[in-house]
Amino acid sequence: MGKYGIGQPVLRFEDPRLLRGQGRFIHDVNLPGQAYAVFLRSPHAHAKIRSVDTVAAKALPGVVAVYTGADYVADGLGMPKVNMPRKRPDGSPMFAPPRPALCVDRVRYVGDPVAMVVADTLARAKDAADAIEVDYEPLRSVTATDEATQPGAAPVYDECPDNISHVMERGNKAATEAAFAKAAKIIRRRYVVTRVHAQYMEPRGTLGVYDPGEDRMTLYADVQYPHRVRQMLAQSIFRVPESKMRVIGGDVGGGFGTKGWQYVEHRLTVWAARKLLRPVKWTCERSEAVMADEHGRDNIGDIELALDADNRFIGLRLNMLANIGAYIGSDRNLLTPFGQIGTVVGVYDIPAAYVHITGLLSNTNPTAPYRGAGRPEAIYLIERLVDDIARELGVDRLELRRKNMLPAARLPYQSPLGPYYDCGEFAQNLDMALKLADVDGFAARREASKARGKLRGLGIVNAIEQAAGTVQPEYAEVRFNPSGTAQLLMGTKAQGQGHETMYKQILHERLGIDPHEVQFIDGDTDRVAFGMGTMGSRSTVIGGSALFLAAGKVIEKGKKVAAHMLEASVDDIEFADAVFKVKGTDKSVTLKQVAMTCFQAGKLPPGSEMGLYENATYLSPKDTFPNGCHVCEVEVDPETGHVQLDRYAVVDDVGTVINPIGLKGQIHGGVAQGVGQILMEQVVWDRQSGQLMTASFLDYAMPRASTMSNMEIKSNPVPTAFNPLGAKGAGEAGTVGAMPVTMNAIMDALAPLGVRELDMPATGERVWAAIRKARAA
Ligand code: MCN
Repeated sequence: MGKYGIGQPVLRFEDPRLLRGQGRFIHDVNLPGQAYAVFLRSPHAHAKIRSVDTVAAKALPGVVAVYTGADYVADGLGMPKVNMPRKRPDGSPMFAPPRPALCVDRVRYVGDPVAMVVADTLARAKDAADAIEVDYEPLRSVTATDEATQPGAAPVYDECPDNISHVMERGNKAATEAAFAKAAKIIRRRYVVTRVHAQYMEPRGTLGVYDPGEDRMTLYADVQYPHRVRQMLAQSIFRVPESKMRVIGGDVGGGFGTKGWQYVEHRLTVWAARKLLRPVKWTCERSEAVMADEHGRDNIGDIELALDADNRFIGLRLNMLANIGAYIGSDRNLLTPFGQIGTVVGVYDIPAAYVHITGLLSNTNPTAPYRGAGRPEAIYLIERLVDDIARELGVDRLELRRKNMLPAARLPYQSPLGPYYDCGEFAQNLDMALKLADVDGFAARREASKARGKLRGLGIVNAIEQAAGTVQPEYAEVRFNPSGTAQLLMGTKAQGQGHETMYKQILHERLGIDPHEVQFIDGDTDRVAFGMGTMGSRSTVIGGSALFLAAGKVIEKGKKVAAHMLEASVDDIEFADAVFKVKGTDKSVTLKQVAMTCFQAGKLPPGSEMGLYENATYLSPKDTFPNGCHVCEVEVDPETGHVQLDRYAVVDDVGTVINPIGLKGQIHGGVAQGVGQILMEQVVWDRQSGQLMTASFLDYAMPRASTMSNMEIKSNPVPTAFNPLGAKGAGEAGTVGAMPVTMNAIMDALAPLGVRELDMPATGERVWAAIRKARAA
């Protein structure tokens, strides 16, 4: 409806403020009398702490306090709980080592925090951290996923000598074994999905505050789920009523999943503020971020497909090693491998599937959801394998895909690993993408590249993911002011996705309100009643549906008031375009007039309550399955191994598109993150010493504008019936397709040289080495 309604390319309302530098990020929040915290972090991958001497540090000028793990333990604060049930291979309960706030007797990765210094300036806090003497006894360590469970690997915990925290299974093992037993061909591969860091523009930060008058704590922080952070701090850590805790998140400069929950710095700065009776602030420095944060991905998949004589997929088996890191501080650390399994069958009709995942411990940062949280990994595995099968069998990869793809008529489809694909047009996505990418012109472009001494490769993948899950509800509230303008309060938390614009469009579609007369509020647990936050591409689907319902309640109450104002029966009132009208007449009142009337005593129908504030909490009955087709072309320089992305096209199905510009932005960003991981990004440790090798941007390569190519993006929306908007999640879709398609294009380029194996990141050096190896063979 109108120029601000659903489907309109509305420019983001939040941008002018952000572009002028008027955003309010955590670093912009400063309070009178605040002190500065600095963390002393372990330089060792694994070591015993023999002693921590803080005497010299405490004596330095400006130092307010120096705290160690022993101080924290002495104060009797609690730990977050892990609720997801998992078992070890022998059926005993999962080994889930909790995460200490500050290490007491051991450090278990480079960056593990050992002490916190609080001083009146940042420089003085840093000096004092340097003056702390820690006596470490270094121990053997293990960081690599392919080593951690091998015999002789260093145990991260003496109590868990095999480093296996837990295993989990999905699917039907017996049916899958039977499919493999009758297969005409079985093709298996091992693919590595490396570890990355989110590298958001805004490194994390916290500001802890204590109000002794009210005996209340406040955490200012860049988090994705303020209400859940409040709940965990109140219930699990400080053991106070939730009403004694407030969490405020302002603008968040990117989260990508890894600003998801509760980091130890949150509880520590709040704890220090309460002890010292002054605000305590910590800002993560860029060179500290890779050491301090949770990481993403890091697994190895042994995947196999069973085919019949006609090349139909009849069974899929996956054995996965998932590197969990050194601690399981919350359920988040279990989510990534868990989120992976459902869609590893892709968009294909594979009747039997079985997945076995081993969650292993290592001397590395804990891993947690990072854009896609397992879904890009799943599609990476299946789509790489399909290309490898086509090459091995000498069949056309498109034909192989089409033969095994679920046709629209087979949907809704119950996949053998659990997901229920309700709707989608996978074959049409593919056809549209081939056209959009001008795949017909590829052969000529390949020849042109060849003439310039370059190798050109084409990647084509079908993506699908499970987004906007069913377990967590979301909250929306519309509050009218007596003048008829409104506030919109949401339980989600924007980190750059353009929520203000997207929600105002939904509100405008429903109520016709001018978005400029609506104030958008999120991220403050004292102002917004409830929320689960933003992750898993859920805000539009679940938050948007809650808003849709809350707006519906405004219409219902509005009809009663309008009927009274127009001296008509409620049944005769209809609502459209912000106007209540008596059916079949020209008698009408605007929503604004109705809202104003709601605040005027004596003008309301007898017995009705004053005010106009409505809220709704929406729980989705089913997950959504955004899907699409990605096509890309790369050029490889065989002399240097350098890979250049040259063309990229996406056809996406995210159901009803709320804002086509916002959606394009999401796809762009998501693709860049996927391409970055395939071409260059990686967290690396030295295998021998466990030393972190990529702590700064000097060593951790990030994609730049020149890494990317132009992108063509088109939607093929198939609205889902499972929410009132018909929307599916979109925030991670770009990454899900980008990882496999970029790698498949590289492998296609290298195929004529005989290169058959290559793992990400496809850096120049690795591609060059693979070419040399293939030539030598
Ligand atoms: N959208 C749309 N129509 C749909 C779905 C979405 O127009 N059917 C558009 C809207 O503009 C909406 C945006 O896409 O605001 C994202 O919507 P949604 O898919 O609901 O995702 P969320 O808002 O829940 O965001 C979470 C998602 C995730 S899980 C990660 S990780 C990620 C991502 O968003 N992190 C981001 N995108 C990010 N973008 C930025 N700038 N920063 C991050 O940290």
